Amino acid sequence: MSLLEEIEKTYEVACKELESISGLEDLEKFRTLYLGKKGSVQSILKKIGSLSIEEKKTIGQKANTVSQQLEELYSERKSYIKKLKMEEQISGEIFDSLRPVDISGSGSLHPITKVREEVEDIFVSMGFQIMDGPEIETDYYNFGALNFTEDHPARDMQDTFYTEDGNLLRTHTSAIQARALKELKPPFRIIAPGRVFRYEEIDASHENTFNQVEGMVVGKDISTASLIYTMDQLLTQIFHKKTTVRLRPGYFPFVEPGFELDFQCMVCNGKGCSVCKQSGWVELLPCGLIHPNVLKAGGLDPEIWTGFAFGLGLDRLVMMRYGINDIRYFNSGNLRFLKKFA
Ligand code: FA5
Repeated sequence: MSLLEEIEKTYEVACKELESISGLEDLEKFRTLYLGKKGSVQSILKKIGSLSIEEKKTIGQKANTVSQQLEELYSERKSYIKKLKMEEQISGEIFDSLRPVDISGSGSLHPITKVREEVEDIFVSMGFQIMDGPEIETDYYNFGALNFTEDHPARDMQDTFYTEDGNLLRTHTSAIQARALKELKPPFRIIAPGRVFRYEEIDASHENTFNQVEGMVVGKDISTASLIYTMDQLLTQIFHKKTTVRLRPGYFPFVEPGFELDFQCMVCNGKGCSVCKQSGWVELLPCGLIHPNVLKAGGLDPEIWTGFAFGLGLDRLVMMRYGINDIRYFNSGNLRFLKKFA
């Protein structure tokens, strides 16, 4: 074989070999074999020294070109292999959204959600429908339609956060009342669970973001007796035992008469303890018969239509249910707390 043929053959074999190399170790062996001090290319270059001047020119040039090309191909292959390795490594670290999840260590329902769902089931079984309303409300739905006049002192009890365009974060789920009156044809029964917001000093029983369940029944001949019966049903089913309730007078501009509904303390059966502050009763929710002005604002004749409404403080109900002594756990994101309800 002439030297020229040897050069061409070496180049051809080296190229083929290089293409099949996929690891850096093999690539290093290739480098030693072809491009190293004792490699094939060097041995060819050494042979050029014994050629004639004419041959040195042509064959020497060819040998140099092949040597350069092999160096380049070797570098390209090295970069390619490194890139592949890097991609392999990264793809192992990437979050795979399609990978099946091990649910034993995953999240669970928040205790508020659990009890809210139970409350919903209880009311649905009594023929109520569930309504939803916006958390950012107009002044009209949160206050105006509920008989809070512009400078009504009861507005001070529910200070809140205002948006620049004059809307507000609703302070109570009662904001749904006028929406229900507008959207539904009486008679109807609704509950509206949801988040509410107040500019509040936070402590063990007060949050600035908490949950209520509004209830509203509109029909003919709805009385306080209907209200007490409904609340009695709710409590008996939530606490899985017969409860005793009582009504005290309470003031809200959108009910007349208005009440605070208490239930007999379940910790001490009404004898008095630290939970009920020795009174034997625990305050659960404000309620009352819908004020005629609210019915009128909703386009109903208060001579024909009557109704009751209530606003259940869900967080406090959940605290009672599970014996939780600080409302701040609910929004804390504390996993140790949340895992107790998993
Ligand atoms: C109201 O919000 C009235 N809209 C309820 C109502 C509805 C009255 C229908 C009549 C007819 P009040 O501000 O008392 O009322 O709140 C109702 C319940 O929400 C309270 O009994 C309490 O359980 C809960 N609550 C009130 N403020 C907070 C707070 N800062 N943190 C946690 N729970 C609260």
